Amino acid sequence: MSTLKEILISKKNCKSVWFMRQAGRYLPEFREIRSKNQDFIKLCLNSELSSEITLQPIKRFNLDSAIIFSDILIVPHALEQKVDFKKNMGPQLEEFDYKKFMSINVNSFTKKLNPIYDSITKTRKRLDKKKSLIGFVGAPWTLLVYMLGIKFDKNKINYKKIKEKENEVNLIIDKLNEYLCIHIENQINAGADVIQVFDSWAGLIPQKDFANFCMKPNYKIVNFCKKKKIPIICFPRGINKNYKKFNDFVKPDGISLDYSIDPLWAKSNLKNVAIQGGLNPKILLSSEKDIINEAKIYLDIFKDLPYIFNLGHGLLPETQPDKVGKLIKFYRDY
Ligand code: 1CP
Repeated sequence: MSTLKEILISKKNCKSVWFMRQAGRYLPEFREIRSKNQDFIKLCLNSELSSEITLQPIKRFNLDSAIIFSDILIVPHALEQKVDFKKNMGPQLEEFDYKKFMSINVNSFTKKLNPIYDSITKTRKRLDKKKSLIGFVGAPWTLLVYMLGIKFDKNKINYKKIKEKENEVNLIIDKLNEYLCIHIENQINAGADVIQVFDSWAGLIPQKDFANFCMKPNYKIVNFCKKKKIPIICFPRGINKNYKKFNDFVKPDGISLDYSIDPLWAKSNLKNVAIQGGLNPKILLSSEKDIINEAKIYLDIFKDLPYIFNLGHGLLPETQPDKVGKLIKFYRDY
């Protein structure tokens, strides 16, 4: 069994390492492929290239797990809402059409995503058996933020729009939950052995709606994976002390800390779960000494617990690959 799976299933005190956005823009070998493939969605749906990109960080750093190269916004794409990635602008989605969304058929959804499943199958064959292949989805709330186009600033959303259409929003979230479970099941059948759920914008939900828009949808996905006996990691980013409430209610196998969470607080408040991540990705832009000092904090605090070494968010595009290599070497030696 891979160390990642072992940690998640048996909660044994062992360690494993992978990084969010490990396959991406900080790697010259990724930029090389990307420069020849302007359409990002098409690139995600090119199973040969997607598999190659997935394996790039494994070849370079010998990480313990690979995460399939795709995007959370491939789901709205498969639900027939056009998604465009413009340089330095973030993703642009076509205006949401409720009637169209509600009438999508499952076969066409799966058919559109088949190249991802092919990529997973190819990658699983090429990847060392001791390493996990992580499949993933965005949580319903985070997808909704993009689909309804309600984010107007880096960290602000137009919440009025949610409140005005609350009934509709609840139905969209339920429907998304169904499609996400289909996408998860297909990824598992294709060869993914761990699932991660990214709820990147969970921190923007007002407290009174936190249970409805974050905890319940994540709970449904976690239960689905438990039935399939596939370990699942949740990343409800930005929810501060609600991490405890989330963990007690959702009960995922693993929980990924964002970098604002105090690791000591996490250690004493998050129980019966394997903890992942936490390290601020910005630290990788500083000196080797600072990187190692910061990494030590996490490795020391979690030394007697099952811990998946990772970051508190994705690797930044300006990160030097060499620094990532040094961090991994330090982790292995320590
Ligand atoms: O222009 C480019 O070259 C594209 C950059 C890029 C990459 C490499 C995007 C655009 N997505 C990805 C891949 C990706 N995205 C992966 C697989 C690779 C890996 O992790 O190694 C994964 C797991 C994601 C997940 C993802 N996409 C999230 C959740 C994690 C997070 O960062 O919070 C989110 C929010 C997205 C949306 C997205 N995709 C890309 C951009 C620029 C954005 C928007 C981010 C934002 O709104 O701030």
